Amino acid sequence: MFTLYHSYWSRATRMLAFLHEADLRDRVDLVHVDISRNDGSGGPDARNPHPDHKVPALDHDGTIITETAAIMLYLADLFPESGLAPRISDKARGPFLTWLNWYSAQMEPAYVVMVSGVDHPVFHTTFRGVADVERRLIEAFADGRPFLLGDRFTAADLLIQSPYKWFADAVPDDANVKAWVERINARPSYGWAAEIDAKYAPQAA
Ligand SMILES: N[C@@H](CCC(=O)N[C@@H](CS)C(=O)NCC(=O)O)C(=O)O
Repeated sequence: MFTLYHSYWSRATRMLAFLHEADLRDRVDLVHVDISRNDGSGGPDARNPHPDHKVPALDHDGTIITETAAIMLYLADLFPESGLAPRISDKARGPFLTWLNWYSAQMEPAYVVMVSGVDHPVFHTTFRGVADVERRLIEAFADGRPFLLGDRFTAADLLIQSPYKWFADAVPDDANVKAWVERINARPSYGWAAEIDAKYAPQAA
């Protein structure tokens, strides 16, 4: 049995989109939990099994998996028919893993550092910065490919495009990257995720 712990308008929204893309909506139960939000609202929810009370968190028969990249990889490997991750024998597996881990190790920290308004040389030697994130994406799409791995859409597209869903102003100023961001935004999976979020978002009350 699978349970996804999520919260509206959060890093879990992309996990909802993933469930739709993987055709797992009927296989995974959803539990909406409260979280501490940047505006000071909310707080830890005792029902959330995430050790830091963050979302997303996946419970698979009592085993807890956290970190979006890890949850996506876990489910994509368990359900290879989803086509959301290249198999281990596929040469595209290397670039796929690189993108997933690059998101967690460089992209997300770079944007968090930028948004927080603090700076330190160690951040740049460790995570690089937003300019380097943008350069990597512009280089990746320079050949006009529709998705990060070429013609095939994978979980890496969902994960790496996700910050731009919330921060449209931060989309790199590059026609190919902008087209990719819009291509992912237009997928029905995000429409479904938005419907789920809307059930719990404040204005729905
Ligand atoms: N790197 C983690 C980040 C998870 C994360 O920070 N989630 C936020 C929601 S956007 C959260 O739950 N925050 C609540 C808190 O910090 O207590 C992932 O991708 O899963």
